[in-house]
Amino acid sequence: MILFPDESWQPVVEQLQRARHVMLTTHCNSDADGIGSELALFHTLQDMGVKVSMFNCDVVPRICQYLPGSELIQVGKAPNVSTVDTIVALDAGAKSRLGFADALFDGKVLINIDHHASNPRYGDLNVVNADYCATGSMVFDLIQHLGQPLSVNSAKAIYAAVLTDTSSFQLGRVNAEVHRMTAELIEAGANPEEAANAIYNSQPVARLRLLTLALQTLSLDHDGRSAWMHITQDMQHEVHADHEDSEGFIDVSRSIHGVEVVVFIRPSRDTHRWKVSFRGKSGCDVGAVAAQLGGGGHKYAAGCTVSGSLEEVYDKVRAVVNHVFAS
Ligand SMILES: [Mn+2]
Repeated sequence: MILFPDESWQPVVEQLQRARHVMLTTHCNSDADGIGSELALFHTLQDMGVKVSMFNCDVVPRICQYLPGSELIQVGKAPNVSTVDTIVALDAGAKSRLGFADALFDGKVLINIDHHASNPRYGDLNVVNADYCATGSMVFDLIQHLGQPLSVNSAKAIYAAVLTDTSSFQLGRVNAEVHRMTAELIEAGANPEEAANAIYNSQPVARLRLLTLALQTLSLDHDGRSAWMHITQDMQHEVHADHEDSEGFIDVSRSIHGVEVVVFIRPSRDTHRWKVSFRGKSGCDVGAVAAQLGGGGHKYAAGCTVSGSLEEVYDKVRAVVNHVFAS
């Protein structure tokens, strides 16, 4: 089964078939969709006999380390690309999100495969379609266009990508086709219990201690239609938590009855800036909210980076969210 039969993968297929050395990469602060997409394509290209490597600007998140091949992902700001002729960016909504200097791409064919609606199509070849539930599901289609069978390793990687990017099959783009694809992933060897244990049931206790602190900041506004929560660097230090440990906290406030816009603010890795994440329910387009603050994303899940004190960040974000409820 192909999720989007009309999507044109042919130029990408031809480039991957003639490439001498393919480098796969994903966005900074990588997640299971980016890593899963990377690994699924890595195993497939390797099975085809294509020389392929993986290089990301940030380390592999803990929840992805169970995926076969994740230990082969190299990390840093300056990969050696002397023999690379083709770079595939997966799940990266903007070229800057890859975290590499522009010169790195000189003389290479850049393939941009992504499902963020705000993606400006920065590649030489672009397959961008926001109707896909995850970039992993795009790789699922690509593998079939490459004429390759779905290996166990690729199926496991795509399953992790889809599971996490749909918030465990909860978001709007999850339809019958997505579940049919998931059935094929399981038939090919993806193991739902293994994935759930690695992704959801292996959390460090520091994460729950940090969540306790975050929940104390929870507030509702706009007559209960917006939910706000934050963490600070001090809170992270207090419970010895790192940046990854607050991943998914926004889904806790998203679960509140009647809430339509969910905002979660946390320190960015670079100081004086804050990462603001949004979730939308009931038709609210938080992608548009994030775009007004210089970020991007999807209708129901988006984010941006805002500078200033925590109070200033709240003010800046609240000004934009106010508009959502004014109309
Ligand atoms: Mn994604």
